[in-house]
Parts: sequence; structure tokens; C-alpha cells
Amino acid sequence: MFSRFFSRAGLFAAPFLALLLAGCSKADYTVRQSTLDPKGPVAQIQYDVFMDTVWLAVVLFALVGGLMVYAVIRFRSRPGDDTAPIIEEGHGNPLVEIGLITASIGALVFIAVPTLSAIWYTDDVPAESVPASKLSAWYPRLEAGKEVYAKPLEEQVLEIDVIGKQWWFRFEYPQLGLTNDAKHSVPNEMVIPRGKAVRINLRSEDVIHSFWIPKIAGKVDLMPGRKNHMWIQANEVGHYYGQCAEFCGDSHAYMLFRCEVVEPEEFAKWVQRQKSDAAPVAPNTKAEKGKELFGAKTCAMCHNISGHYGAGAFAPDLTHIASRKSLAGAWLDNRDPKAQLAKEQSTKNTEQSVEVDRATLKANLIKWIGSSGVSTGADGKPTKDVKPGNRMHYYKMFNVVSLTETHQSFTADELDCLAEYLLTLK
Ligand code: HEC
Ligand SMILES: [Cu+2]
Repeated sequence: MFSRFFSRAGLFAAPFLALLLAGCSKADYTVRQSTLDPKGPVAQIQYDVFMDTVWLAVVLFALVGGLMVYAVIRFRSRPGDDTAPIIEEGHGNPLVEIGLITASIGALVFIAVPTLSAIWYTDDVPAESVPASKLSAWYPRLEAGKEVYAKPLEEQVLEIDVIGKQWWFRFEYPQLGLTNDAKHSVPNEMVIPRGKAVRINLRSEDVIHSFWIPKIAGKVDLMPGRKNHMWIQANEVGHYYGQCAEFCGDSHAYMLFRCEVVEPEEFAKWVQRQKSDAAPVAPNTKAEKGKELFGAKTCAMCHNISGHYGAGAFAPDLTHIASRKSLAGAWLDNRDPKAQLAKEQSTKNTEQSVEVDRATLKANLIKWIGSSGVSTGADGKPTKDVKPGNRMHYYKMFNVVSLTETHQSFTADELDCLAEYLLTLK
């Protein structure tokens, strides 16, 4: 009777279970943020600890469940039970008691050893990874404004300061002169060299955020007034998806970032590009009008564009905006969605990426700049916020409770010119 019930339930449950497990498939192109597909040593050790726990839980489940099923079947009621003598209850069995206590301790130790060693391992760059980094092979160190190729740096690992803001991430490379103070910081897209250990310093300029790249490492909080750190390493070139993993306000869910893993030579070139200023815009073009609007519409108060405007320090640095594959806390994707999907499907890999698509980027720029809950579109209806409560359309001074709308209205032509200007910033 029981077994028939279970076999029927199993028959019904099997397809659902299969569907559920299919979600864990590593090859599925929709699994962009999967901790089950580790691509670096930190993610790997976290995955291993997880699997240790899973296997122990499976063994315990089978043991306890098996004993229960055995007891249910073996001691089920039978005809004539009521007349049989009642079995005398046993009391106390030292062997069973000591055995169970020892087994429980054993299970805890089995979990504790890999867990603790993983916690220590993920805390900071392990000594054996340091010499492999050879920082100065790619770039000089900056000292008092001068580039110095000095030896000590060779022994250092690359450090990235990650600064959390509502609702985007700013990345700074202090050893390389890529900082907000130096007017060259990198918003939304972190670039790291393949196969190198990177020390990550986590800071917040407002509330708590959390740094997480599921396939590479995670997650450690960015706390206001507190210095946290961790380390990461990626062993395969590619485009990885990161995410803020600590609720931080309205647009927390839209607070993504990307991690671009490139070959070390590529990385050196990227650093040089990031340090360059924006090229002059061609005269009498839409871009030139857009550049003027960027000043007139107060964009320059918040945004820095090195070589053109230098006042802004609060918002993402736009000096190289057109070279980034994503926009606005990496929420808007600047690649052609169809081409990207085709690439992911054909390679069965979400780390493969197409390049920035000009038309998509332009549409995203117009959508982002022109959108806000307080402006109205051509149809007279309020436009939809791309990111609710974002600090561009709703500015908030520190220590001031209410948000102030900083929305301005734009004509279609103004938006077009602004976008054309930003598109020149490669
Ligand atoms: C009050 C400060 C402020 C002003 C003024 C401002 N912005 Fe922003 N801007 C921000 C903030 C903050 C973000 C990041 C928002 C987010 O992702 O949550 C941002 C994001 C952007 C981005 C996306 C950046 C990236 O790296 O993805 C663009 C492009 C942009 N702004 C363009 C403009 C233009 C053009 C203007 C002028 C019309 C302007 N901004 C005015 C604060 C400002
Ligand atoms: Cu968040």
C-alpha cells in the first residue's frame, strides 16, 4: 500500500524534479550568475565547501529517512496485533548513545575543517599567489605624479578599491593612478587580468552594499566607515556578471556590475586607455552641440569627463563611457541583445561577449538621460524611471531627508546631441 503510493507520487514528481535540476545545469546560457560554475580559486573553494555540506546532508538524509521507512514497514500494524503481548520498552543503551554523540561530533568536524580553512583562504591573497603577479611587468607605479618602475611593486599584487554608491559601483586602481581624485576612475565595469590574484578593498560612500561575482568570488559587504577586503582571481577570459548582494534602497535590484577578465597584455593596454583624456570633438557637429549641453544642463557638476569637464566627482566618470558594455549600474546592456544571445547559445557560455553596439548604446543613453518619473514623454504620460529613486534624477544631499528632483526636460534634439557627444567618448 505504502510502496504503491510512493511509486505513484514518484512518477508524478519525477518530471518536476528533472525540471528543477535542469536549472542547475552548467551549460545553460541563462545561468549568468551561477555559483555552481566556479571560474576562479575563491569561487571554487566556496563551491567545494557547499558540496561537502550537501553530500553530508544527503548521507544523513538517507540514513535517517532509511531508518524511518524501515521502521514504518517493519513495525506496521498487522492483523492480530491487539492480542499480541506488548513489547517491553528498552531504556538506555550506552553503545547507541555514545555512538550517536561521536557521529554528530564527527559530522560537525567534517564540515568545520573545510569551512574554516576556506574562510581563512578567502580572506586575503595567499602568499604563494603574490610573486606570480609581477605588477611592474605591465605598468609603472605612480609617485608624486611621476611614473616609477620600482622593484617593490613587483612583489605586490594588484589592488582594486571598490566603492559602493546608491546604485552603482566605482572601481579605482590606486597603484596605477586610476582614481576618482586623479579624474580617472572606472564605474560599473571592473577589468582584471586573467590568472592573477587581485586584492579587493571594499568601501562604501553611503549605505551598506555587498560585492558579489557569483562565478569568481563573493560576497563581502561594503560598509560605511569600515574597511573590508577580500581577494579574487579569474582563470578564464570572459565577461562576468556581478551584483550588489545587500539590500541598499530603491534600486538595489538594479545595482549590477560587470567584471571583464582579459589577458595581461590586454589589461596593460586597457590601463593606458583609461588614463587617456577624451579626444576633442569635431567642430560643427551634433556631438559639439552635445558637449555644450553637457555644461549647460549641469551634467558636468556631477560627472567628470577628463579633458573636457573636470568638476564632477559624485557620479560615474564618463571619460570612456562609449567603450563600456553596460550603462547605469550595469543595468542597461550596450550590446546588441540578439547578437549576444546568439553568441551565448552557440558557445553555450555566458562569458562570451560581443562588442558594444553603437545603436543599442545610443538608445540606452537617450532612455537613461531622458527618463525619470517626473518628466513626460511625447504621449503626455510620465516616462518610466529606468532606475527608481536613482541619484541622477533625484538628487539627495547627505543628511537631508527628502529627495530633490533634479530633473530637467530635454527636447528630442537635445537628447540626440547629448547621446552623440557621449558616443565619442571611447
Ligand atoms: C545630481 C548629479 C547628476 C547630474 C546633474 C547628472 N547626473 Fe548622470 N548620473 C548621476 C548618477 C548618480 C549616476 C549613476 C546612477 C545609477 O546608476 O544609479 C549617473 C549616471 C549617468 C550615466 C550612466 C553612467 C555609466 O557609467 O553607466 C550617464 C550616461 C549620465 N549619467 C549622463 C548624464 C547627463 C548627460 C547629464 C546631464 C543632462 C547628467 N548625467 C546629469 C548623477 C548625475
Ligand atoms: Cu544593493
